[in-house]
Amino acid sequence: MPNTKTSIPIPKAPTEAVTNRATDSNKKNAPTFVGNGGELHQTVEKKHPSLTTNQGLVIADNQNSLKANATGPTLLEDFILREKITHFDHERIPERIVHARGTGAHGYFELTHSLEKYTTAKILTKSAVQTPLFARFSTVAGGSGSADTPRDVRGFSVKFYTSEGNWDLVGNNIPVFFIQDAIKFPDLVHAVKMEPDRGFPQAATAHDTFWDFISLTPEAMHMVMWIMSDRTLPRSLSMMEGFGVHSFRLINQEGDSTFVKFHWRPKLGLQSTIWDETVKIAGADPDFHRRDMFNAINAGHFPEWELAVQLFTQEQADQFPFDHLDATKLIPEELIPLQFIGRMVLNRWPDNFFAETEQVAFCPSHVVPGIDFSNDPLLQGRLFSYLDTQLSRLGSPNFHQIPVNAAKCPFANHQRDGHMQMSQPKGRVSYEPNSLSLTSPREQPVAGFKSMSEQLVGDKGRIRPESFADHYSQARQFYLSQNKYEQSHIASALVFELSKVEHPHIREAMVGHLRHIDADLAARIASGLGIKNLPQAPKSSAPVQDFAISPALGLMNKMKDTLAGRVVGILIADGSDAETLQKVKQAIMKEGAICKTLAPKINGIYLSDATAAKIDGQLAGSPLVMFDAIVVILSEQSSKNLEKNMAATEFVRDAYNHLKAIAFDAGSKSLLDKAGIKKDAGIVATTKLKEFLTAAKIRQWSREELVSPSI
Ligand code: HDD
Repeated sequence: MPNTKTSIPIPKAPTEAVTNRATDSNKKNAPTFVGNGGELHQTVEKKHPSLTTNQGLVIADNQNSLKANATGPTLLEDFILREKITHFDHERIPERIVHARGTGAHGYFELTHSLEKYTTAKILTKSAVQTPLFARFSTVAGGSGSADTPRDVRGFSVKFYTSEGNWDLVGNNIPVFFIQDAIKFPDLVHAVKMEPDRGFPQAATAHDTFWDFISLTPEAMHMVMWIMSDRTLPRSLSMMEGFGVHSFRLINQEGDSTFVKFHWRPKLGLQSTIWDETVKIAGADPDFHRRDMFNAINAGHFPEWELAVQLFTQEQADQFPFDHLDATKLIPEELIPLQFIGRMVLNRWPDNFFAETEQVAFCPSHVVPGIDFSNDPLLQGRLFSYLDTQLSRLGSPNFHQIPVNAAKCPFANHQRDGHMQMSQPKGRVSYEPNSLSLTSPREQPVAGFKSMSEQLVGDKGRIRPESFADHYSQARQFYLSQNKYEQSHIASALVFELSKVEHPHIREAMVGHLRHIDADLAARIASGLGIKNLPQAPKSSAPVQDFAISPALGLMNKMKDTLAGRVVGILIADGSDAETLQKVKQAIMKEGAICKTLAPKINGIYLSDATAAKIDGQLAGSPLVMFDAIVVILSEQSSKNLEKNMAATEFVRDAYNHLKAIAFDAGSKSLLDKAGIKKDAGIVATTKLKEFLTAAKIRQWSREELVSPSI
């Protein structure tokens, strides 16, 4: 259909200043009380356009409904009231069945290395071209109003508006998935979502139905290792990786196919929170990730990722000790190295959250010529599901006309009508082939999209290939590739989650599975759950193999030595040393971090030189979890006063417990003592700023054993 734009009448600016509408519109019967509207708008200047109904009628009074008399009932005749309320009543659309909570931004993709040898897709072959895109990051299980930081997989979706049509890469921040076949997806989602009889827990895997399903689904074990790791606790959306998960195909000019897996690598490196911190963030700032991205983009610190590919042939795939078409498996980077081909930059926050982030519709089936699908049965099911869900979520087969979804290249076909049709095609021809129109859209046998030609033989049936039978080897490889802190976090997470499970047989079944992954881990979890005799391991459908350790699977190996994107909180109060504060701020900002000053009061704090301090947050409203490292600069008197203030002692104590760096000046010593802070490499005097900045880039992992001994 032609991409014609409809012109919506834009109301003209008023010629006179808006005045008290209640009095103006109905002078004779003016009620004695007209609400606040009229008076508040008295000073409004001429630049505002008129407020109108959806039909363009200028509204005289937006504060008072039409009544029979000053104290009488409202009249049905009030079409302005009815239009406004009716629209309001229908403002919400069904939220996404999964990935309801999300944050999106506009940006661009720039190719640095052409894949011309492998594909005809222009976006992957034309270097230095900026392709506009919209990216959305999400949690999976929670509703749209849930907190940003549960332990959960993060969605990582990118819609590229390419010159050959939209390409949607709809991935996650974890390279594997729970299940091998799309037919199980509704069961998985029902199991993880709020339990249907009670409507809780919101956004949590720590409950019976999730672990019941998982304990009966051995193929999920690899994913379970990932979700119990700190990968599901990202510090920032711009500090996590993204994966296309499935193998896709690239098709070149000759029609040859190469398998491809897509990876996003964050410029800021990986960074996660620790569990106690995560739980507290959910209370302190449920919008933690959304706010972080909003602030970063508005401050010009544009989130950025590199796009990398793993390319391999069918012959190579035949040699893998696993089946790459099974979405519960990954291809270790040591086996097929990553090739970096471009970068994505997010540089524009949406104008309107609903219109863009809520209405954006991603579909893995949106590809461009030169990119094709593999036979991964999970991907195959997804090719159907996403288009279908948009019909009920956005309510119309014309969802592709919504600006955030519309292709930015010309698009035209003979599809017509339907709910919310926005285009007005001309002419009498709405079919193809036709002989009546010289300008109607036609198919393009050469340039158009072609599926790879593939010979398919075999018996039809509901069959799972033998090559999908190994459920534990990569789970084991993942666990053994983690360092001791990472392993310890996985163990703690499993004990935490399974302790929330009421049914002992589910806990035991899980420990049974863990025995296939690592005997030590199974013993650790059994002990953490108070299970005396190790439960039987279930029968494995394939022998568990010992794959080589893969350092690329570790999270800490991918952290970067930088403070960029991090926030340092500086606690001050009356009498804090002005010179130290100045020096500290400068040093932190030089590292690319954001500095926030906190004080017991938001206003009226005076420094040692009697100047008024600029305070970014009141201490009680800015708990420690909102900062990556802290500096405490206090006069002796203020430090003494704050010893009695729980917000202050918790601020410092949590910094210590969450393994963060603390810089302090001489005056603040009594507060640190009161909070029970013990000296280590992360506790540094403000006179040694260099040391502090080094410590602030990492967590003090060696402190962990002191504050939270491993299970
Ligand atoms: Fe899905 C949304 C990622 C398997 C069915 N999925 C959705 C989103 C992401 C993913 C990131 C949010 C998109 C957005 O921001 O709007 N899904 C994945 C990944 C999977 C996966 C990486 C496995 C590798 N999904 C999957 C299966 C099915 C679905 C097997 C069904 C057969 N997913 C959906 C859906 C959603 C969705 C119900 C809900 C909202 C939407 O599509 O637009 O259709």
